[in-house]
Amino acid sequence: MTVSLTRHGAFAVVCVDHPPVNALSQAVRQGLWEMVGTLDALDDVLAVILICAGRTFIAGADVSEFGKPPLEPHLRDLVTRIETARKPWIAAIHGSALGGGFEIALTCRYRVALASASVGLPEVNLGIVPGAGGTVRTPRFAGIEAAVELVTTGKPVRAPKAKQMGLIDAVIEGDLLEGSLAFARTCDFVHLPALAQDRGSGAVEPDFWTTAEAALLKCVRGEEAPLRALACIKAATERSFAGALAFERETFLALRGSRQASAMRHVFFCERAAPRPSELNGVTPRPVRTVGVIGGGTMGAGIATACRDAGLPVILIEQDPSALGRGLANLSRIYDGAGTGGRISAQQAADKVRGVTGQTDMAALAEADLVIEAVFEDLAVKRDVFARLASHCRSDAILATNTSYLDPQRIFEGLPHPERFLALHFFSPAQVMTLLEIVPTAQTDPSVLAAGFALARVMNTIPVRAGICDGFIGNRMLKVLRAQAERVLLAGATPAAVDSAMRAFGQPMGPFEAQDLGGLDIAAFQRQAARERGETIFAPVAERLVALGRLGQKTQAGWYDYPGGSRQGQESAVVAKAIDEADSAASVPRRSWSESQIVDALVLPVVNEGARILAEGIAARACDIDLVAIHGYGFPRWLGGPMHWAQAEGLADVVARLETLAAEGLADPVCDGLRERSRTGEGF
Ligand code: T1G
Repeated sequence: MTVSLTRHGAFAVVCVDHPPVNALSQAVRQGLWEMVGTLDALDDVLAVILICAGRTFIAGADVSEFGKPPLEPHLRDLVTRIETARKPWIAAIHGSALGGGFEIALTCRYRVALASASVGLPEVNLGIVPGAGGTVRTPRFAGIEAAVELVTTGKPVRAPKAKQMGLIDAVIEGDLLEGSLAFARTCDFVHLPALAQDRGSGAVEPDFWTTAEAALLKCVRGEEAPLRALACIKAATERSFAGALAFERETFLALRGSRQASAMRHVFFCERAAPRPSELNGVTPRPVRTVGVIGGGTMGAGIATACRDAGLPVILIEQDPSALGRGLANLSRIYDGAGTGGRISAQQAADKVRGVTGQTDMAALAEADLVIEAVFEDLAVKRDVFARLASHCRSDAILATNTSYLDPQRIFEGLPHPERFLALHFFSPAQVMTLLEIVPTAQTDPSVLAAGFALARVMNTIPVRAGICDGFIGNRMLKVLRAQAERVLLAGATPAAVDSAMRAFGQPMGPFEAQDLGGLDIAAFQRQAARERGETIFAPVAERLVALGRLGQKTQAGWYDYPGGSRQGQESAVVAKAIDEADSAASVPRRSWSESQIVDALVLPVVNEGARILAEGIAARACDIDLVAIHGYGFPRWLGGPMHWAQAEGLADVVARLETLAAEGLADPVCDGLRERSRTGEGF
């Protein structure tokens, strides 16, 4: 029974039980709709407590129903029915009351919640706005500023804060149902709190809306929903209650069918599927209780921090005491930053650091369940580390490399118990980035692979399985993007034009300013290693800049000049000359470039490479490629990732545009996989 009723004296308790998250499917809406009628007819019912079974209160509309014809009762009608019911309703919240779930709670006369619960309107994360009164009722309970924060960021708030904001009437300690009944017994059901429509939303400074919009424009980068949500709250303060609801509805319907909303729904479900790849169904992960990390540099310290943040004790190994000192200092610096940044308390920071034991002897890893190597990206150095680990660690301990470019098979070659090895490719900074490329070898045991996925879950990162090739999924696509960026330079564009086009597309940074931030030497080193592997490299300009010692911001010169150490790059005559020299060698015809032409020349070849990666089985699904691009390389979430974006563009059109680029010598030919998918309409 999705919606059930029990009686506790004069109180009726309505329980929604619709796993996994009590989403407002048609059946749940229908059940609640009928319950209002049933209870309104019962004279001996004083009030109704709405509670949910399972792990959470109602987590919103059923997103899987989006894109299907909406069925009655519609949520906006259901919330009004509860709001105007003869019997007052009390929402009893645990877990998360989100979206439509919180909109229902806002139409109840009272809201109580466990301290661990959270409430929010995360619709903008799905490319939409609340569609059942959230933008209209929230400001009338919490005020305009708080409503703007809640709705335009989509970030939920914990119950104690929600109470301060006026969104929750009481925080319940102990059992939720007992606490709600106790609360109900204290309520005055004659003088009920005012409904939202009878409350004002307060006033703001005349320039509040322009200021709020300007602040949003700084961080939305092409995402539409947050700005539309802001407009809905503004309408809620300027129009009648009914007028504001109508405005919100109109906005909701317009966005629900939008490309951005479809892209963000795609990402939503990809992210939920990622931790549970079907190929690991029924596989029990090897337990990971203690982790060893080899190397305390930027990556090692970041990985150790990510493990600590996941509650795992860490043994940090460095080759000698001074290196160990530097490693532990790196880690403390991260936690000091987190402490001062207010993300954690000083006590919590101290506890996290205390959970890291520094050692210089690998014998200390005798009982570690997992060891992650994060030393210098050199085959011989890594092989030596794993040879020593193999002799110190248990034969069932998982031994992982954090290599980003080397072939894990070659790193582990000839070592005993090959089933325990895999690559875990973290992204820098590892304690912040939400992506983990998991790269098994041909011998990796499924329980070891499953342990990699389980680790990602406790680290709140998105796990993606990748096959072995140069750069796995992410860096392989990045290599294509960078090569394309140089191609359009030779064909007449400037670094500034390329970067601004990619920022306008939605990337947080363009390819050249990103290289200047990370350092041109890292890519140069990888190119050298690739050249030694006999691969062809296309980076004619970058090679010249590195030869000139222009390594980016750290040398105050890279693709841009950074006079006096400024962080703002200036266009450089030296770079223009390097481009001319590279061009005269390559003799690519020069032309003018529009923003969309630059985006096409950079992103379409990445899609082509994605299709190759899929065809080779390096990625199991197109959505894995999308997740890697979004979580590892800043591809705009509201475009859904390169493969979803190409699908939305239309694969036939994508193939035609790629063929034009290839004919101009500006891109590789279209790969068979992509051509076939566009021909068959199979898509990604
Ligand atoms: N609809 C359908 N399925 C959902 C769902 C939803 N709203 N939320 C979660 N699921 C599924 C999910 O796909 C997964 O399925 C399982 O539940 C567990 O999810 C008018 C229109 C609630 C915090 O945006 O943020 O209301 O993979 O792995 O980590 O204004 O899920 O097991 O088959 O994420 O414990 C607004 C989205 C909707 C909330 C739980 N609501 N959900 O996190 O579990 S729009 C949201 C979440 C709306 C109205 C509008 C999280 C969670 P499967 P999970 P979790």
